[in-house]
Amino acid sequence: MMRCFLKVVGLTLLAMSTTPRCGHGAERPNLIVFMTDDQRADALSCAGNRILKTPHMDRLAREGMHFRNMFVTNSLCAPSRATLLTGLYSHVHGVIDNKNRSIPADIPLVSDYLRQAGYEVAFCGKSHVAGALRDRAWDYYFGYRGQGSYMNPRIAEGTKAQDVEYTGYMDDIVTDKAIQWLRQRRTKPFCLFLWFKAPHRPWTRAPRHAGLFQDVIIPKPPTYDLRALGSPGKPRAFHEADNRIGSFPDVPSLERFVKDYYATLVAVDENVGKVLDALKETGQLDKTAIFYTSDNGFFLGEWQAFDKRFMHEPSIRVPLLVRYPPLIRPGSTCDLMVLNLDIAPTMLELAGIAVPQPMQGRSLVPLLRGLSPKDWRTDWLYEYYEYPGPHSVRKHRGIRTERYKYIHYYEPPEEFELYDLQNDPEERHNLYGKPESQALVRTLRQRLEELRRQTRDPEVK
Ligand code: SGN
Repeated sequence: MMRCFLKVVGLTLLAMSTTPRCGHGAERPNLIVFMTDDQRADALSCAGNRILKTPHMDRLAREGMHFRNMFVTNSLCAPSRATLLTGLYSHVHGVIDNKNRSIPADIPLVSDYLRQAGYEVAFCGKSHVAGALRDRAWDYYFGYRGQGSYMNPRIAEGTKAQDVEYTGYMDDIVTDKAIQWLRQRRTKPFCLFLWFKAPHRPWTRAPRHAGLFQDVIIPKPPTYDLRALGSPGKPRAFHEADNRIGSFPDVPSLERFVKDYYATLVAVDENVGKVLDALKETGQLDKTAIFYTSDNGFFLGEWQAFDKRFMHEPSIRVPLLVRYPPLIRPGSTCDLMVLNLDIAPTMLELAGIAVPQPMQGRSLVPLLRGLSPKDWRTDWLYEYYEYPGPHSVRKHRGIRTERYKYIHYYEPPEEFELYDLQNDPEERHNLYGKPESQALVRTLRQRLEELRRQTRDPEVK
């Protein structure tokens, strides 16, 4: 898929310019990308969560910018991570699901561009792509294959090293190693990817958090009970997915799993705090552009579901916080629609590197400066391919505009969903098939095909 195009990308890497372009001062910022696994957009207190307290994530928002409409283009671990690293849609980089997790060797990662331009680059934590990113160039590497385990995990320090068992809690161990690396003296700017395991299933708490949330009540989302009624208005593809709370021994109830999910995020928050403290102590805090995001969202009981994959709001929305005082007014928010595709171009622009033309996202730098470009995107393409597979979510693609969402389960039996998000943010009323929706469906369908062509979807007819 797309091989000739990729060769061109490789050449671009060698030829690219490294002149600072950002105009925010001569010094190139350090870059940190924190990524969690399955953290939905409202699973942090600055996004309105009333149960979970995340003071360090909140600090990033208070001292930086909170993007309140950040989405992923394929709500699954490996595809989403490959997109962040390459700035490409899954149908272009080829990691369309968790089965084929290889990013082709001739597609440069954002870290390759940065390293070429004189950055020291480090990867710490969960990548979930094939080979665990050990086939790529890192100045420091501390990572593991696949999902890893929360307790006493096996991790390799160095891309050529053996996996070794470490005693303790995965995200603490990984953070401590990342901090050791951050504290080293260096003359070059650095870029660190610190990618946590939490809050992925099986939501094992750090032992120090065993007692958290004991007396808390987890409210049922308003749509929870509709599933038992047959998910009125929803297509079979949605109702029949194997994601019901109560039908897995390790997900016995909403109460149990949401508390554990939140507790794992408390450990993440503490680890973010430790990194911020280390940056402060070493005088690097304000010289570092810090991104905080997640690979996909998560259902926390909407329609009695857990997991992700679907194009519905709980699954496609993720947090995005960016702290970089030279550019960003503290406490600012942005409501434009931004995508995981945009992170790589943003990092490159901040580093003064021309964004290679094949990248499919847009740099967020103007937004970070507080601008609202007139030509910013007003719609975007979503895709999901892992079927058959865990949780039995059928393949679908769709378009999300600022107001509407159209979803197409395109393999037989074909099914459709259409929502007016302005009037129906919980996606309860599927308008597909209603006579008054016909014109809208035609427009969205046409635009969806256009987006597929524009983004070089090889399956487009
Ligand atoms: C495992 C999980 C699933 C999850 C996938 C993908 N089951 O299979 O619940 O959807 O990973 O998650 S588990 O019992 O093994 O935890 S992803 O984050 O890697 O995409």
